[in-house]
Amino acid sequence: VIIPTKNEPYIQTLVDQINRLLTVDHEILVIDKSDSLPEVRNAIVVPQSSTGLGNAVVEGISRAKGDVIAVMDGDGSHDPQDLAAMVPWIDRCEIVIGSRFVPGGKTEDVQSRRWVSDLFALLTRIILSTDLKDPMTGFIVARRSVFDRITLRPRGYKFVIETIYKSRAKVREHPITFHARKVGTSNVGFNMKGFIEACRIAVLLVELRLGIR
Ligand SMILES: Nc1nc2c(ncn2[C@@H]2O[C@H](COP(=O)(O)OP(=O)(O)OP(=O)(O)O)[C@@H](O)[C@H]2O)c(=O)[nH]1
Ligand SMILES: [Mg+2]
Repeated sequence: VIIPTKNEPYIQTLVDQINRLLTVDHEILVIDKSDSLPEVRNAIVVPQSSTGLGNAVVEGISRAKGDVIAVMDGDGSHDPQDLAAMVPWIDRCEIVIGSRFVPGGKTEDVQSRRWVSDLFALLTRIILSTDLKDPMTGFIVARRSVFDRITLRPRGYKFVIETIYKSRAKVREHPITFHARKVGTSNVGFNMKGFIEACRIAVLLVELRLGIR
């Protein structure tokens, strides 16, 4: 289980919950880009040497030892109960993503962020011709073989859609409850940083379509 973190005070609580709820054999890798490296019990904390969330995931994948790799946020948005429910599906498909927008899925996101999600889901549908309901999710469980057959070159946050599009893997969209971040401050928002990230995503989608990324 790979958890990218950048100043996430919730990480220990999350790790404890995962260890309690995930009954299959697992290791937890915290790939951290905080101002100072956190101490986390019952997890391996790795200082990120690259920059950006997507590259943290790439570092995590190269260190992970399991046949199945999960990635989830470290702020409590992604629920360990959902993780435990998603993992068994990996017997029947290659990728399981946590989806807010399939029947049974829920989100505590504010309305403005839902509109942004809707907009990018529509853009993804048009540009990449996928019928995913939640292509911007960052919650994934995938077979290691999926990552072995592609080269991820992440731009910003959105490594999941890159993984799905490049691998052409069979995907299950599993309904999750997306919680509002538990503690800590938002890394994105309706500001310059958020705008730049939105532009990055749009460019990423076009590059993927053109096969130049
Ligand atoms: N290692 C690493 N982790 C990051 C980086 N940027 C964000 N993260 C982590 O990636 C996860 C998802 O980022 P979030 O900041 O929750 O993104 P978000 O949910 O879109 O926005 P907020 O929750 O409002 O901040 C969190 O666990 C972050 O701490 C980064 O550059 N490096
Ligand atoms: Mg978050």
